[in-house]
Amino acid sequence: MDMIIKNGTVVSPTGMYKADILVDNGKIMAIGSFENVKAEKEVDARGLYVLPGAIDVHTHLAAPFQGGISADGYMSGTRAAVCGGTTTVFDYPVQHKGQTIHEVVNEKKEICEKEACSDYAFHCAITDFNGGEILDEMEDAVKDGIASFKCYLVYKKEGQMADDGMLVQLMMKGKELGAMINVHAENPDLIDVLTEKYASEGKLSPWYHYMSRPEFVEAEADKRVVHWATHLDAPIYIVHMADKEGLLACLRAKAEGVPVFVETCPQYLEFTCDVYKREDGRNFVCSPPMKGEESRQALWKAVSDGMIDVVATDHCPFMSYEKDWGKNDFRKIPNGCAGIENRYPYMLDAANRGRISFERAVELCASNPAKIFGCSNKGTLTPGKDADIVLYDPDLDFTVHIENMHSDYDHTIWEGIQMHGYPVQTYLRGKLVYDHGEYVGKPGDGNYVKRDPVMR
Ligand code: DUC
Ligand code: ZN
Ligand code: ZN
Repeated sequence: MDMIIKNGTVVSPTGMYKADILVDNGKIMAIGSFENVKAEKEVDARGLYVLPGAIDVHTHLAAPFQGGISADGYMSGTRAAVCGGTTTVFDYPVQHKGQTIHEVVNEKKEICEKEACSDYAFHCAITDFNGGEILDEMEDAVKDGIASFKCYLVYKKEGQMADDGMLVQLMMKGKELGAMINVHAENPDLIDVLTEKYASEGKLSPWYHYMSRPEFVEAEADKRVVHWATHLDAPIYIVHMADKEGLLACLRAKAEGVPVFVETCPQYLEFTCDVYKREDGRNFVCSPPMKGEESRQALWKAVSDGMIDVVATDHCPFMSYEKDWGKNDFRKIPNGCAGIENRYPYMLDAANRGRISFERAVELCASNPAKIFGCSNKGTLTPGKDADIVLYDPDLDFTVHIENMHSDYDHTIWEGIQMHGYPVQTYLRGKLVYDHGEYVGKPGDGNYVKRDPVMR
């Protein structure tokens, strides 16, 4: 036996209990009471919580975007992930016109083989319907474990937008194959009209990033997507939900049995659009933008009621000099913020303070993402699954500073945020990769996660 983790409190999505965990060959062998079992390594987890490694199903690593390139590559992004208890990272490579899905993904896979510090998977963002050939390619991609695809309903000028015709065809094919279609839901034409209007009035501060993409811009697209899911009876996963009106439309549809899945991110739970009035407002520019307090409260309610399915990050940080391009013109600010190292600790902090349960934090950050995206070896501490394990000290206080993060960016929207309770160790398939503030793994430790199709 390689390792025994003794005397900890194991957290599952359905309960918490004192138990020991046996690990061998990177897998969880058994959970129970093992007084007399000897293992090569013994870890005393007395006073600690033993959690499944989290899964971040929404990141943009080394992503060229809006003139910049996201500041975390595959090495630093996945290194930061494990230092925050996230052991599997999903990236969103974007198809360039004419590229096949395999070309898009294989290019990234090659980099990850050498660089990844966590396990990794891909959702391919489809931008070129290629006369319908993409539908055939989806079949092969699913066989290779790429069981989800993304449609941007925005970023028209960037050449990344999927129109409604493409979206519905991908949804129908996704349903047939057991593949999920993820959407970034905002209305591009409304954004253009509002952006033009404010620019023509000389209103170009970061506040107008929010004003040109307010609640109803997101809600329109959310409702459109829910409409397609309802009438096609085809699953849809809405990424980074940030507005109350769209959220309520999703929840109504869910209650009627429509296969709509909802993700939100910590930035929408913590901040409101007021951040765009701050001196450093440009650093908070992401799309969709943070909304008003009513939306923030509605998101928290749905998080605690069990109605939101996943909390992910949309991790896409840019360096200060890139954010500064738009100091006086919000249209020039590359969209995106950091979060890959902060999400699990943030949701666990919410649990530690009693806002949600620990079980719910684990469900949102680990077990639901695994279930929805077909990672059968991940997401819970269960015999037979990968030994992706986080030890969490509920009494350790931690304040986020750029200096104690493990990314390559030079500022963070989470600066100064205080957490009560923090991860102290992360094991990736049984190997210690994070230990009390230090990254102790090596790039290349990460494996590709081949996913199963999920029929819904
Ligand atoms: N939104 C962001 O803020 N950044 C990356 C892509 C996205 O949709
Ligand atoms: Zn997006
Ligand atoms: Zn994104």
